[in-house]
Amino acid sequence: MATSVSYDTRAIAAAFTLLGDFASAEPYGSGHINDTFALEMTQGGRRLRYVLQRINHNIFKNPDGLMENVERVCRHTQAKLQAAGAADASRRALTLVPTKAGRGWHTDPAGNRWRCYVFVEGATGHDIIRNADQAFQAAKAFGAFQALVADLPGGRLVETIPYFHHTPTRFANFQTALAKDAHGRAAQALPEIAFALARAHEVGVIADAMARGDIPERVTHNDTKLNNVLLDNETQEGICVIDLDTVMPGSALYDFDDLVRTSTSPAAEDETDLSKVTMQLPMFEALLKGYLTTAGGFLTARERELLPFAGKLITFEIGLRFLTDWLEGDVYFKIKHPQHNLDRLRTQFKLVESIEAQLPAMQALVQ
Ligand code: ADP
Ligand code: GN1
Ligand code: MG
Repeated sequence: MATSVSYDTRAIAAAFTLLGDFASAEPYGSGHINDTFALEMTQGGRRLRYVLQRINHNIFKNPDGLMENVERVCRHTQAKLQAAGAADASRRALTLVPTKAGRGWHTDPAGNRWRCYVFVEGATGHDIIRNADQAFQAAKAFGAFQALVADLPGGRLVETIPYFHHTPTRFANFQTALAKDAHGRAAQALPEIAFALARAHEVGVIADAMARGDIPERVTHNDTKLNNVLLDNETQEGICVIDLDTVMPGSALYDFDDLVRTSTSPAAEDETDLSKVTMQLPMFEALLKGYLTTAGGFLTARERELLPFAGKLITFEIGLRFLTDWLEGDVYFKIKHPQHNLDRLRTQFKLVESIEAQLPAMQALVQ
């Protein structure tokens, strides 16, 4: 959804226990969901940065449950890194800044939930992959994150979006949106709709394997697109996993394979020249190596076997979600122009085709 609401960020910032004096708060990053601001404070002429975020409560229906998850994950990951004596530990996991009332988040008079993180300096979230080392580093970081949260105490995390990666549910939602065609848009996406319908028989593969217990439920990130891990500007190391809103019970396959979706093609998610969209095998190989460095110790044989297929399914699933949002009139993802979801879904389906053509080679690499 396109939004242009303005917020009194100075007043919101004043609710948090920040160092220094308010200087500015500018919209930041390229996330599709929350409203993110780079918040600058100054103290004695030095600047201190924080990330101030409004949680999109149209999408996250239980923002308080979500924030309890995020608090637990931040506390646990930061404590484990500190206990292990990790160098630069404060940049390797997110740190929430408490409010003056001692809470992990602030509710403004309009009912918006706000949180504030310490800004991870000297690192960048990339929208487009540039080289195989970045792919290796990103996958290694997400594997390390899964290892860090594997022993999260305190019971099962809240499911912040139920059925988030349940592809059969995503497919059913698409079919409903198509049957309604509430905005008369289906006619503009007929080849893509046919492409989606032709793959109906495959949508249950991961969900069914999980339901049967063939692959285990784990604590997973569930939104491992490339720009949700910050790479160190000097060393390129995957230094900090961010965007913890969907950390909840899931499958390791979702996490590895959203990286396949976002880090194997040299094109942007909304590239309009589809000839640029392709799954590059060396990038897949780098992802695999990076991920196995940190996750190899706990992945089961069946999970490994499904990694290539899941790359195709997750890419298909996100394509379906863009298609559904297009049919429903752009109610979910932030868009910058009227055709944005259409552009995004086309790149996803092009990438699905490219993965389909290379599945045997991907399988061979896994073996
Ligand atoms: P969304 O859910 O909308 O994608 P994110 O939590 O991913 O929101 O944040 C949006 C962007 O803000 C990220 O892509 C990243 O560039 C930046 N960002 C978020 N948290 C931090 C942080 N602690 N330090 C530095 N940059 C951050
Ligand atoms: C959203 O929040 P962001 O931009 O990192 C979305 C993901 C999609 C992604 C597609 C909560 O991620 O599921 O895969 O866009 N997040 C949510 O780019 O729906
Ligand atoms: Mg994000």
